[in-house]
Amino acid sequence: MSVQLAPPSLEVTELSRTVESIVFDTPVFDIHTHLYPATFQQLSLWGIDELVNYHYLIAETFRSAPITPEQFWGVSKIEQADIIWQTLFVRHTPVSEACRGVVKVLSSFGLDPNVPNLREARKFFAARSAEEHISDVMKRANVSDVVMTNDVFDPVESQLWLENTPVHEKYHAVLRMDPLLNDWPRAHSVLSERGYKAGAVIDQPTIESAKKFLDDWVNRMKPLYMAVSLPPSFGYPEDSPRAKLLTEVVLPVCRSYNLPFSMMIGVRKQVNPALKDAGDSLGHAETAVVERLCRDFPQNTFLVSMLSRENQHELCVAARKFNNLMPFGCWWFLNDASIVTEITDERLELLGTSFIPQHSDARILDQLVYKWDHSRRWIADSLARAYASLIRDGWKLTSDQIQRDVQRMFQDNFRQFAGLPAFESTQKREAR
Ligand code: HDL
Ligand code: ZN
Repeated sequence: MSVQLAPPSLEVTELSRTVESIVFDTPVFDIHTHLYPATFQQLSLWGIDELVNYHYLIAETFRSAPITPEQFWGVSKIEQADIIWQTLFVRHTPVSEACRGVVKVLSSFGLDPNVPNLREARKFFAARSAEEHISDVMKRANVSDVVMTNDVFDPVESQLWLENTPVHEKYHAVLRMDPLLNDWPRAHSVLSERGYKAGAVIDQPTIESAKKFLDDWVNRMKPLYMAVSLPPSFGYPEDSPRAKLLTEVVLPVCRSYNLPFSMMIGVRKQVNPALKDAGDSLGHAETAVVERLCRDFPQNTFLVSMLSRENQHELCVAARKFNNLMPFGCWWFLNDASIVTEITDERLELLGTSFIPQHSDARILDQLVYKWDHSRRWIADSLARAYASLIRDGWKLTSDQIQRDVQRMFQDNFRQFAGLPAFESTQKREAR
């Protein structure tokens, strides 16, 4: 006998529409990207040939194209884009997240994605200027600010900073320091070459040099936080150069400038070097390391993103134990519908709205359009489900509450951690 199900309550049906419009209408602070302002010249990537040459798509191309990495790397970027387009978008259906992203960007600019080549798209992007394109993309993606990844060990980028290259007001710096913590032999030679005498043995004079190096870069860049990506084997406490530099150099400098420290944990670099940027993989890390750092350094604040799906629930529980720990984003191989949904659901269940749901990790400016469209849809669906359960439990939910929650997750959880003033919408600012 079929049971007549009660029709969904109006509130719940209306709820999804209300949540989706608030999530899409609330500007987001994109706290981790690889974007650069137009003044950073060749570092500032945008347009169809960069977009199609995203390393995620390169990895997928090698699975379906009869071409070796050597042959691929031997042709021009335009020829590489043509190979990728023919392989992933013409000969096969672009159903992967990275492929769908390109489709979304093209259709968002009114370009037909169902085309046999990139001729039209190239014409469209060639007619755009960098500055005009940046403001157009940030408006379409409803991104209020982007945080860059500024590698102080990169010779090209550090030179641009040493020349006081102007930075677009919506682009914020981050002091990224992977060689310092992951490759001390290289890092101490770079420090010494740049006048910060540092030896292989991390003695007190070397510690002082490394602090001075970071001090000078903090004062030059005015970063919102300091950052590193770390392998799954990352340990603390540990008798290693990394642990010594982290606890005696990096965390003290963070404290002296009241800067959060961002740890992106779980990357296994270059498991297939032939793929270059596309050659990295992941591994399960020890979440207890994060807990011990939060416990032993209560004056430091930690932004943490972990790369393994299996670390996500553990990270939520760790964040329940330490309020100086802010989980953020669904990083890299986690940034797709099935896993963003799972992670956002468990974060809402365990942390309420006290987390940062997403960052784009965009490398090419145009990616902001699809990464934030897709993530907003997934986050809105998770949020609507959480609210529907709350309403069923008897809560009277208002749209003001939804707006407050979304603004907290998209803006103020980070702003508070980074010591920035709370977000003020354009309407509020104009009403002042
Ligand atoms: O280390 C990082 O910041 C990673 O995000 C890498 O840049 C990675 O290649 C990437 O782009 N992931 O999305
Ligand atoms: Zn990144």
